[in-house]
Amino acid sequence: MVTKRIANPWSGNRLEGSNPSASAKGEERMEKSLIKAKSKRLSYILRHRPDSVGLQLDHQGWASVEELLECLKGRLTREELEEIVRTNNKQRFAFNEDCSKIRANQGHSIKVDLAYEPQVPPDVLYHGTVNKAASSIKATGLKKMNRHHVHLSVDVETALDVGSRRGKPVLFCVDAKKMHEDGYKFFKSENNVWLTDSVPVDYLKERK
Ligand code: HQG
Repeated sequence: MVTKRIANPWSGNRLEGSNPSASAKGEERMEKSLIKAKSKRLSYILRHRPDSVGLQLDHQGWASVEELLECLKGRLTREELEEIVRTNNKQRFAFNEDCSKIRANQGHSIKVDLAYEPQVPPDVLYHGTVNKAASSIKATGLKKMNRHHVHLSVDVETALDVGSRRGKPVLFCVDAKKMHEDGYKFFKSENNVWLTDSVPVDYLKERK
């Protein structure tokens, strides 16, 4: 009998009694989905709700790794944390130089100062969204909503991926060159997401 494993991201323990003949591939898949679930939970904590586990971030969004692991009471190991940072598909997290601190590279809703310096953006950036947001965006431009910034992608594919999270994607092109010339500030997160305060309609074009 194969013991059903429950993907509790914080259980951390390998379940006893699993089928010893289960394929290595199956094991690997299971590990990966557990790491992914833990990574999502980590995003939630570091971007939105550090208080949910009693953690404090500094003003630049950094958490002490030791404190984080303590707050999670053994449900996340240092090795798992290192794996999450190393393998995360969007490089959502970063350690500081001596790996004593960790933070999310972008996407916060809590107040943090990521201290990214303004940079010259590529001429065109992209924003993927969903149908139901499109008419409002066309009327009022892109707004940061709950996050610190509007998030923009360097390529169409990534923007479509972002838009696809909630249904059929709609793609907007942003005239970043013109915005920059007109004095709008752009920042680039460590994981290559371009950030800006807002994108007025004049700089937006829907790409059909
Ligand atoms: C929309 C994920 C109506 C906007 C992704 C988006 C990204 C408007 C939603 C990152 C609007 C906000 C951020 C307006 C903007 N009227 N809707 N005027 N202006 N919106 O999740 O950019 O996986 O806060 O189009 O991959 O979708 O979390 O922003 O649909 O990089 O690392 O309001 O989150 O990364 O949604 O996604 P979000 P987003 P992670």
